[in-house]
Amino acid sequence: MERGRLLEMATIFGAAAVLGVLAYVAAVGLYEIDNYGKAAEKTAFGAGEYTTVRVYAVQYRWVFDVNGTRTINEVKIKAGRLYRFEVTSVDVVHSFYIRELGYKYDAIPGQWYVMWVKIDRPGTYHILCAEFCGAGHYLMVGKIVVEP
Ligand SMILES: [Cu+2]
Repeated sequence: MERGRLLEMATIFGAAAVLGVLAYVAAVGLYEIDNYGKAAEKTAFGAGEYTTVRVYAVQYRWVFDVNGTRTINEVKIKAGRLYRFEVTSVDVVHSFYIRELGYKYDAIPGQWYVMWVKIDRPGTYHILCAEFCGAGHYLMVGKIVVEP
């Protein structure tokens, strides 16, 4: 094979190899993003017991559902226990922000985002909406009361 042809082939296969590596890295990354909730459930928190808290963002309040009991703008949890917050929205995009913890998850219609929460220190933790969601956005203030 002449030298020019060899160089051409090396360039083609070299570029294909680079693209192959990038595709592999992207595929693994996307798989991990899609399965992060499940992986976290299995590893970070072990097989421990937890309570599920469903969070519905509504213009302009937070509705919490713990085992079928609904409360508005306030939810009580126990210190040192593990909770699985499942966050969604019933209307527009909101963002569920626990100020003292710095946790912030978007609340998007049709999507459920899983947020693991374990608070060891009793007290009141403030919830704000961190996504402008309409004229009453400022009203979306709630709290998590952590009982000893
Ligand atoms: Cu909002």
